[in-house]
Amino acid sequence: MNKKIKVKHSGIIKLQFYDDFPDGALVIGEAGKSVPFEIKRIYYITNLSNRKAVRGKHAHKKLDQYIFCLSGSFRLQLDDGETKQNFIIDSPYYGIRLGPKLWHTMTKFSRDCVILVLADDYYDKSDYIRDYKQFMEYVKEDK
Ligand code: T46
Repeated sequence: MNKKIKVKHSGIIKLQFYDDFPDGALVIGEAGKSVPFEIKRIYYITNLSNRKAVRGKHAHKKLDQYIFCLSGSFRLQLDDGETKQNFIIDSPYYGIRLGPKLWHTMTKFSRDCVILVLADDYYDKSDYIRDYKQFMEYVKEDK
């Protein structure tokens, strides 16, 4: 990841890793340390066999998360209501922050893509904003 993040409510962490090439790499994340919150939930997305799959397309009101690409690659589009940025995520060492009030969309998944997400809270359906117009209103209200 050598692209500067300009959108609000995002950021990047690089995890510590031990590269035992050719015998693998071990990557470490610690809650409250390299991952700057207590992790209450993890989930992962795998079996991405549809090249045209579109995931995300929502923002969260309060939830804070970091998204990792453990294998393969995908495109992450971030939109804070003012600024939009696209990233190709293809390294297992970097986590991109998906903070609150950040519209995010994931596309262009490679066949071997595996995504890991660390979240600071439990699943709550009411924390999602899935309508873009509502998102823009929510962001404006917040100013
Ligand atoms: C996000 C991006 C990066 C649950 O029941 N519990 C959970 O913890 C999660 C994450 C999802 N679900 C249910 C809700 C839906 O019925 O699983 C179904 C698929 O979830 P969704 O369509 O929201 O998946 P994505 O990939 O569009 O979004 C997910 C997360 O939901 C979301 O919080 O930020 O990954």
